Amino acid sequence: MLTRRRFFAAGGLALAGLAVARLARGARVAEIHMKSDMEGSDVWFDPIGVWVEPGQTVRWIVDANVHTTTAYHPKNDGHSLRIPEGATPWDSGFLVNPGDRYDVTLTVPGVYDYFCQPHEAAGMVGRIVVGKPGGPGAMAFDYFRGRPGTENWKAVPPAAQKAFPSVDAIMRRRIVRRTRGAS
Ligand SMILES: [Cu+2]
Repeated sequence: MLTRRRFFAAGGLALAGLAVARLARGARVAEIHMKSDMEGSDVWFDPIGVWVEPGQTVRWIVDANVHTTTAYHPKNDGHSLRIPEGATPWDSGFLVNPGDRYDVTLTVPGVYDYFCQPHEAAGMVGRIVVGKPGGPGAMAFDYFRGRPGTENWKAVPPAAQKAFPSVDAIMRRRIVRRTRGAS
């Protein structure tokens, strides 16, 4: 009986160890909040620039207003390609309640640019670097001009172009917050 009890006690310890390992892995999720002022006239991702390791999960969370997180990719309504070739595009659809969230796990190294559908023209965009920078997201916004098959791609609007943090800043600081306006 004593032996049996010891066996169960040891089992319990092993389970506790597993729970800790899971918590540690969960902490590696990179969180990006979707923000808005009271009037909805100022909207942004916070942080606007993030560096993650390949295989890491990024989680968007609504703080206020209605948003999407949508990869720059032709499959998303003809937007220009600004994630690595071979990476899977994502589109959260509308996230409408505070606390609503959307997770994406990024495995292909490179630069990932994304936007919020209702707020792209207002400059609500973000950039993620997975591992080493590279791919279309690291190139100029008009890199595709003149390439066959891209005639219908939508360019990134001017206000959004200005909002992106530089790849250099993301590589230096790992987490980049926007500099203008409220935070
Ligand atoms: Cu938005």
